[in-house]
Amino acid sequence: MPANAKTGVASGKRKRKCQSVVIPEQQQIFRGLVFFFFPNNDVSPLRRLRIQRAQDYGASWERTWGNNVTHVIVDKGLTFQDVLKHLGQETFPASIALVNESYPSECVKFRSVLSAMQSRFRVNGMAAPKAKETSPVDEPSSTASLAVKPARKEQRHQTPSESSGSQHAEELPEQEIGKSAKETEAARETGRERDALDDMIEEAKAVNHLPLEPFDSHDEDTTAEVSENEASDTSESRHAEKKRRVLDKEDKAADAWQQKFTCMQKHDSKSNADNPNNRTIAVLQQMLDYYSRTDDHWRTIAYRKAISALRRQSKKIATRSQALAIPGIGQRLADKIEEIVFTNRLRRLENANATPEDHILQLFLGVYGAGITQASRWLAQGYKSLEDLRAKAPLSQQQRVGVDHYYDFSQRIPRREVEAHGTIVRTAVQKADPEMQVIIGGSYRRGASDSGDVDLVITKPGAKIEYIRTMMIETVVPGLFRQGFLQASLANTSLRDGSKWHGASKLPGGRLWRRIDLLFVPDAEIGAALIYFTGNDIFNRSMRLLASKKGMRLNQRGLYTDVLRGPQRANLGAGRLVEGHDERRIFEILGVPWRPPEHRIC
Ligand code: TTP
Ligand code: MG
Repeated sequence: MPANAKTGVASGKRKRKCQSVVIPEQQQIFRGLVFFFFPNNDVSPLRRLRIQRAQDYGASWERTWGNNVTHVIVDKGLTFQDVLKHLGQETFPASIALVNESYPSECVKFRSVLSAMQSRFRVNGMAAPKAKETSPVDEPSSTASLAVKPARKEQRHQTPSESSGSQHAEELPEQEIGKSAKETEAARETGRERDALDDMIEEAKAVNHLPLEPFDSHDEDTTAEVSENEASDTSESRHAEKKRRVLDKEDKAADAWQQKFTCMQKHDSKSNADNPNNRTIAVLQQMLDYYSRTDDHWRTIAYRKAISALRRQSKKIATRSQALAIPGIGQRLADKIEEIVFTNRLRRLENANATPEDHILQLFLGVYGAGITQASRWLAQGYKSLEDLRAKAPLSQQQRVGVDHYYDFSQRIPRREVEAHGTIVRTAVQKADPEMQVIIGGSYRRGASDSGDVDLVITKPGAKIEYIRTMMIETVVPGLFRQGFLQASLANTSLRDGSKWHGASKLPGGRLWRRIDLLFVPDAEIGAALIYFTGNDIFNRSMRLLASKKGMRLNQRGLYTDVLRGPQRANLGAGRLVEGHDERRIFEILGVPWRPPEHRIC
């Protein structure tokens, strides 16, 4: 076998230099791991790249076989028997993880050392692991917990009850060796079995920086709340996205969003929906959006050309040389394509925020009600500060509130104050109808010690949306204005069913205006609405992704089955409602254990 001759020898042949990149230490997920490749040389350009990237992410490349090896990474064309033959062994040591070549890039993509037990990493010819309970979705997954780690910003916010899971921590079973210390530690933290939702959370996190896929448009990302000039936006600034989300879940609106996505992704026939380069195109599209925002004409042209060239390819373009062979793609773009395919992301995107213009853009994106189009327009018109906007720019009423209260809205709200806002609204609501209920959702419900805004769900047992909306809009909201609690109404009235009200409120004697969102929910939908309004956003995306993988559809109204889907999981039919009322039941039907709100921090 060819590997024998050259094992451990880095080929000195003419080979393209594979540039090492500096990955910040905390992102070096492979630190402490020792990789042995099979074949263990860097003759093949793809393997060379794989080895280089593994090293960039902290792995050591062991040239000679020994006890210190933690992972053996096998080329796809080779089999388990080839490995045994090469090693002169009859069995493979249980303490070493044996995985196929896609393992390192998948780990990088998910930013963690994944379980080597997953079937997708199985080396050809290797027996499937025995008698493990399979997860309810497609793939059998590891039984070990890969904890859903709280986002850093929320780690300090947890209530004491959240850490209680660790009391039941147990040592991992022996067969789990081969996984990283990090994963083991994560399993100890929760003491709970890894389930299908954990897989979805990993997936949702990994694509979090990319333009949304149709399935996780979470329906509220429609044009309904977006002011007219924002409607054509395609690039997804998270901040702008947040400003734009609405609760209009009409299929028509979802379709409009889908349409937008489709336009961004393809030009012609349906065949392009399956273009193997779609992911690369989506990342390049983000760069293109960035460069068009900063008026970088040449780069804009280069990216456009590359994207349209990639759209015409029927095969996946993975390497720099494949990319270079395509007319319209130059060296730099070819490098980027290779990087995207390998890491599923582009570092340049993360650095793209560094220019002075981008700082201004970020500032403008923080204005309530301003999306990326509006913020870029202000930038292009030469405004450089909030003062400029206040003094010179023609602003809508909503934008003026956003500019005038920029500082207020950027302040976190202490948990006690969120409660106080909730209590004032609850008192007013129950004065109008004692059976109506007010539930504080959002980060508060997840246990955060401070929140960005006040999210309130308003409902009533047995009630329909019309009743709740009428009570709120005609009686409660005007009353709260009169008593000096509500300060401004910010919602665009184009919400199709008017189920959400956005505004600003202030405590008696308080100084700061706070952002407050009221969500009007009929009894039949309260379970799905609570899932949606509790979040976090990545958790929601994971739940929707899980539903989608099971042929269902989850939105803030309910869980639907018999959903007809087209390419890219586009919804072709609304399906049949299976559950909307019971939050726990939705988890049950999706086949995953209940997660209390505090465990939904991803
Ligand atoms: P937010 O109030 O924006 O988020 P939050 O309450 O989780 O965090 P913060 O402390 O910053 O206010 O939205 C409320 C819920 O709406 C959120 O928990 C989940 C859902 N949501 C999504 O599903 N997708 C999104 O993109 C956003 C912004 C929110
Ligand atoms: Mg909130």
